Amino acid sequence: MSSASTANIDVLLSEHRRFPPPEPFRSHALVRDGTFAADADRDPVAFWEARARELEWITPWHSALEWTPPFAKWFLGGTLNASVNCVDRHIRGARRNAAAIIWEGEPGDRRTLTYWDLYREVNQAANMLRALGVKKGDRVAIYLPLVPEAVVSMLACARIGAIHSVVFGGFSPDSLRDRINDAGATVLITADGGYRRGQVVPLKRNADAAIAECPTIEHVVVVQRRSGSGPDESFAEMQEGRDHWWHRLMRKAAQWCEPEVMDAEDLLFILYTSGTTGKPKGIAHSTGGYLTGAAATMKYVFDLRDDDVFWCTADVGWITGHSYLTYGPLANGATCVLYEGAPDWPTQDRFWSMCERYGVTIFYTAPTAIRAFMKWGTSFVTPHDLSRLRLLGSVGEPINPEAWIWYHEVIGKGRCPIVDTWWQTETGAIMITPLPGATETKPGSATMPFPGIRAALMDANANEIVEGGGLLTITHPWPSMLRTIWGDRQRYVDTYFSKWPGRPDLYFAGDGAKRDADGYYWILGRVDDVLNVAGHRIGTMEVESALVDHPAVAEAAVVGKHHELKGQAIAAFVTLRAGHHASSELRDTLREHVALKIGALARPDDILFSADLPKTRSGKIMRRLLRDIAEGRALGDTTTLADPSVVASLKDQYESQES
Ligand code: 7RM
Repeated sequence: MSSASTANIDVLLSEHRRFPPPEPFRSHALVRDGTFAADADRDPVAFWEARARELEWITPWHSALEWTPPFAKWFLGGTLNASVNCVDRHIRGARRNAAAIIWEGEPGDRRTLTYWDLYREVNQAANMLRALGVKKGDRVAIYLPLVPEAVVSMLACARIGAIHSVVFGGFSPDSLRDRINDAGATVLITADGGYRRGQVVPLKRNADAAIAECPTIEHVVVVQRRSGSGPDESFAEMQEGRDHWWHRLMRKAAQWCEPEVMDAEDLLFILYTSGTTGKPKGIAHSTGGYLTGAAATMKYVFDLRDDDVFWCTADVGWITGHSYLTYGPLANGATCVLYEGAPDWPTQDRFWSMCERYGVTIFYTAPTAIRAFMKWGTSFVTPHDLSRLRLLGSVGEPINPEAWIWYHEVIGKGRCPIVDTWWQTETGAIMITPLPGATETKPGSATMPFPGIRAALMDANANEIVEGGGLLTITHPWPSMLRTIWGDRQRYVDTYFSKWPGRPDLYFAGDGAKRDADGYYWILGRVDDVLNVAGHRIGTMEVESALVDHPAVAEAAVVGKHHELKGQAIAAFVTLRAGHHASSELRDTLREHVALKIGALARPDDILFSADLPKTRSGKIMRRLLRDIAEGRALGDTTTLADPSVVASLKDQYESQES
């Protein structure tokens, strides 16, 4: 970011609404005041040791942290097994018969697994993998819809010390192939199909196309998702010797599987995340540190109790699905809802009917979903009884104040605190977040670092910015930090610890943020997305917030395009709420609206109305492609898009508008 910090346009910081923890939430919360955070701040390592002690270890660690920047090791000498922490621990106590997983398939089929059920399945699946020759340290690729077997597979790997690599079921054969080959996986677990908007996603067919070019794969295990066989079996043509039905192997697998003794630093999993350029990075997470971070944040950020029903709407293919569908909740003995399908299937109230059906108490989703709900309108929400909800969460992108307030009022009925949680695949667990019983929230701010986490904003020369805008950095190691990029240590160093020369101790998150006078963080998004209009640094998020503040607008994405005089001019892509229509009057109105909210400088030169915005499959807006459109360039890599047709039609529209 440029040094023109005095020229910042502080629209977000003019957000003055405050939401203290509501009663009776506060008086019943696990953390009710600042002492928990203050203690952690005095000695972060001791804080994390106390959190690690909430897990079950086979042998205790002899030293908590070894930090040779930029390489950290946590809980040295300690051994444990993640699956024992997530399952065995609970079947010895009061959670034995409690629901671990309440699953609903998109077609409406349902399954509930108690901790006891999960324990049996994980043991058998672990034996199944061992029988296929999988050993400690081997890699297992998992390419499944969101079915209970996805969670069972992850825990089965953890039990025998195999490193899992989950690949999102929406990825193409080519993406799957590249990830399998980079990891050198020997076994692939997939399904005959999964359901999305009523259609079958032919996972096994995709997998077959992928592994035709994956020399390391020896066995494929196929979960039968599609009910009934017959002609539909063409969804999974089984190759003799290589391919096996999950349910047949499970029938043969013994009930007890001795868990592998894992060193705290042994890898638990790899998860691929697309870099800005080039091939995806295999983010590698450790067993002891990762589990400590996931379990502690789950407990304290979500104020988790035994009678909660927790629903995180992410897929297991993303880090959120690893930390807050699987390891975090299960390490705490929580009850989780898992849903396979789309939020608008068969109707746009699917999430709310499920919240009602299962009495969901904690709901965790992404701003992109919240903005979709806003666009669809409140009539899909109000008929449902959401009175069990007590806490709401947001993750994945900056949440604009308008969406925050809508979430608070329409879903939370003004009763539920919102935790806006900032973190990354690389951080493994939530890093900046309110503690819902202790932190006064401000709409649009992720507030402050979780206890035991030290964050700061820096300028380009590693001078700390106490108030104002800068580059977000984590200044001290934390247990759930990535350990490396699989097979590429140098890329780990270059990508995350080389932003400030001579400071390999500073983790660079790639995000820009602002810090206000109270020390609250306002995440602005990826640094590459920040605009510079006539020397003024403007966050895309700020202009987008101003646009979405207008009642006609559901969602907006803003990019910079080259401008002779100003350096950059602003182009905005806007989708409208139900009942509003595109017109040149509305275009002028919106341009004025932004000028009024922020200043004339931020008035968009172009506004394009469109039905959809290009998004990654996890819901993040791909501004890079919008920049290509606005600048009239050929489109860059579109393979990670949820719906590639969206950009093509946007490009046509944009170009016809120009002429
Ligand atoms: C958990 C996850 C990471 C990137 C991150 C940010 C953005 C995530 C928030 C957020 C503003 C938030 N992992 N991001 N959470 N921005 N407020 N609460 O999303 O690896 O897929 O993405 O997502 O830019 O760097 S991720």
